Amino acid sequence: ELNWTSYHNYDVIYSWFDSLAELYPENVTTFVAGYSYLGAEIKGIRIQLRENATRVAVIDGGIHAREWISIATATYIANQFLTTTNSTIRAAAEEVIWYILPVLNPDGYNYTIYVDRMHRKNMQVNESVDCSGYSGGSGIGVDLNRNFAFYWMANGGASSYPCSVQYAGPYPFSAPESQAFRSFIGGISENLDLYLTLHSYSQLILFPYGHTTQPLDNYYEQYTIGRMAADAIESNSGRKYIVGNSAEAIYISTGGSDDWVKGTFGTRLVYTYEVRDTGTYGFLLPPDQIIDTAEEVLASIPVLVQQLIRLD
Ligand code: 0X9
Ligand code: ZN
Repeated sequence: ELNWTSYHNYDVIYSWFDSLAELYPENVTTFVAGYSYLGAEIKGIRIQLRENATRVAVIDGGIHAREWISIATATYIANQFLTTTNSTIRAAAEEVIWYILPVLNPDGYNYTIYVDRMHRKNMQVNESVDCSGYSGGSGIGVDLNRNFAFYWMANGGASSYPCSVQYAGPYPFSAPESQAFRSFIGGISENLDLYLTLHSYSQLILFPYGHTTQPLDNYYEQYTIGRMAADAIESNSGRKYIVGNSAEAIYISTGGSDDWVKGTFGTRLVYTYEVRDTGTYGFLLPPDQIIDTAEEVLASIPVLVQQLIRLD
C-alpha cells in the first residue's frame, strides 16, 4: 500500500505497481515504456476494469523533475480507479483502458530528491559548455517538454543553449525518455482518445498548441470540455483553474508532449494540467496538499470521459 501523505521515489512507486498487478491480476498489468538516460525504467500501469472497454486514455506525470505533485497525483488516480466507492468515478474508470505513467523523467526526479530540488530537465550530459555564471539553468539535461517533434524549436519558448532550463536538445527526440514515450504512444495511438499530462504549478488547464495562438481545429470542443473540467475542480475544492490554449494562457513554447500527440495522432482530447498551487509554495507543494490536489484532479476525470462518450 502506498500512501499520499508524503512523496515517494520511483522505486517505491514501481514496487507498488507490481503489488497492484498481483492484487488485481484480472485488471492490472505493468509495462516498461523504455529506459531513461541513466537506465531507469519508465514504468507504467495499465488498468482495464471492464472487458469490453475500447477507448484508451493516457495519463502521465513527472516530465519535469521538480513537479512532484504531478507524480503523486498520477499514482493517486491509479489507486482510486481500483479502490473508489464513488460511483461516478468508478463508472468513468470502467469506460476506458487507462495507461498511467507517473514518472516520465525518473533520473531527474531522483536528482531532485537527493541533490537539487529545483532541477527540471532530464540528466543527459550535454556537449561541454560552461554554465557557471549563467543563472537561467544548469548544464545538465534536456527539457523533455521541448524535445518532441512538433514545431520543434520553431517558434520561441525553447532554447538551443544547453544551460537553459528550456534546452530543447540537439534534435527532436534526442532524449531517451521522449523516445520511450514516442514508442509507447505509437503502440497504442489507434484508440487513443484522451491524453492528460500532469505538470505544476499555476492551476491551469491547457490545450494545444504551444507554438501559436491560432485556434486548433477542435478548439471549441477542447475549450468547452476543459471549462467543464475546471468547473468540476471548483465544485470539488473551490480551487479555480484557468482554461486556455497554451500559447495564450501561459506562453509560446514548442516541442511539448501534448502538441506532439495532438499534431501527430489527432487525439481528440489533449490537456496539460498545471495543478496546485498558484505560487505560495510553487514546486514545493507540501505533502499535506497531495490528497486535496489529486482529489480535485480526479473529480474532473468523469467529465472528460462522459464528454468523450457523448462525442462518439
Ligand atoms: O512549459 C511547459 O513545458 C509547461 N509548463 S511548466 O511550468 N510545467 O513547465 C507547459 C506546457 C504546455 N504545453 C505546450 N506549450 N506545448
Ligand atoms: Zn512542467
